[in-house]
Amino acid sequence: WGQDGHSLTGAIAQTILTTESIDFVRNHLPWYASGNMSMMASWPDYIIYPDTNPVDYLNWQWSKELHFVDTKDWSCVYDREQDCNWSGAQQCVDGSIQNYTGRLADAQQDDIQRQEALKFIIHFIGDAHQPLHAGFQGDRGGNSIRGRFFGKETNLHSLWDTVMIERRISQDFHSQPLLYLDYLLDQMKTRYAQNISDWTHCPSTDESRFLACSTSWIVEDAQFNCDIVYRDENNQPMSVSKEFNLGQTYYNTRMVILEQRLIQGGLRLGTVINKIVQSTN
Ligand code: DCM
Ligand code: DCM
Ligand code: DCM
Ligand code: ZN
Ligand code: ZN
Repeated sequence: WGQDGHSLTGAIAQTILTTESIDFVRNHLPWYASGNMSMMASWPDYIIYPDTNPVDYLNWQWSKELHFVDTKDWSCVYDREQDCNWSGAQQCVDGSIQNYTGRLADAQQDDIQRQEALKFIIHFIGDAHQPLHAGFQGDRGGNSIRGRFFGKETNLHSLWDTVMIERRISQDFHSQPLLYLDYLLDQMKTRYAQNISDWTHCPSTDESRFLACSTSWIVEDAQFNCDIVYRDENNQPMSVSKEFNLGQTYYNTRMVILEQRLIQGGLRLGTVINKIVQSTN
């Protein structure tokens, strides 16, 4: 996600933190964040680009591939052994969530390590809910699929990271992200009230011993790609070899899913932090 998506995910998560978790988050974020997860949620993007971190961005390039995973066949199935090199370095969004949740829960880690772990977890659990962060190998998660959205040039990845969310906030919420946050929280408590318990429990039992069920979330993520993300308004598959031309139909039908993913990401981030704090007490 872009800035808005990550900030919304952090803000949704913040609303379900326990009192202990609120203290824990305040103690494990830099002091200037005042315990606000939303405020630090884009830090892992901020550090890797020269326009936002000109002095130091080269030192953080190793973390770039931790934001996503590429699925290696074209059936929208995420296979963690194959796609995240499970027996090797696990340099993908799934492996990084497992790594950093473990480090944050480990009281032996020093404060700097745990602070870094928390900043990464806040961001990567967000990215694990952007379907194109589990996109096809070969099109760079949709970055190489170019076209137009309401006539304006973009690519499929940016469309999902930022363009659709920014349109929604400017058209329907007076360009005020906080009003959009209120709307998403309301959706969470009404439309999705019956789903919250499902979404915050580990969908697969062999994962329930983990602090975060990231493999299951990314399996879900990948499934959206064949059905809705990579299909145009005539239900034709999109690819690098042809330009797309999308507008109201794609926007109306996809936005519901995008919002569901933001809510799921926020709920799961909050749940993971609560679980970690419980495990350390
Ligand atoms: N981004 C940036 N500078 C760049 C390229 C991208 O600040 N040169 C930002 C735009 C999005 C975010 O990074 O907000 C997307 O990163 P990701 O999809 O890894 O979360
Ligand atoms: N920072 C920011 N916006 C973000 C993330 C970080 O302005 N979304 C800034 C705050 C710090 C600087 O990055 O001044 C460096 O952060 P750190 O010292 O934690 O690397
Ligand atoms: N990205 C992705 N899958 C890839 C490559 C990149 O999801 N195979 C994401 C990471 C960033 C965005 O796309 O959010 C832009 O990446 P970059 O800055 O590397 O162009
Ligand atoms: Zn992205
Ligand atoms: Zn990211």
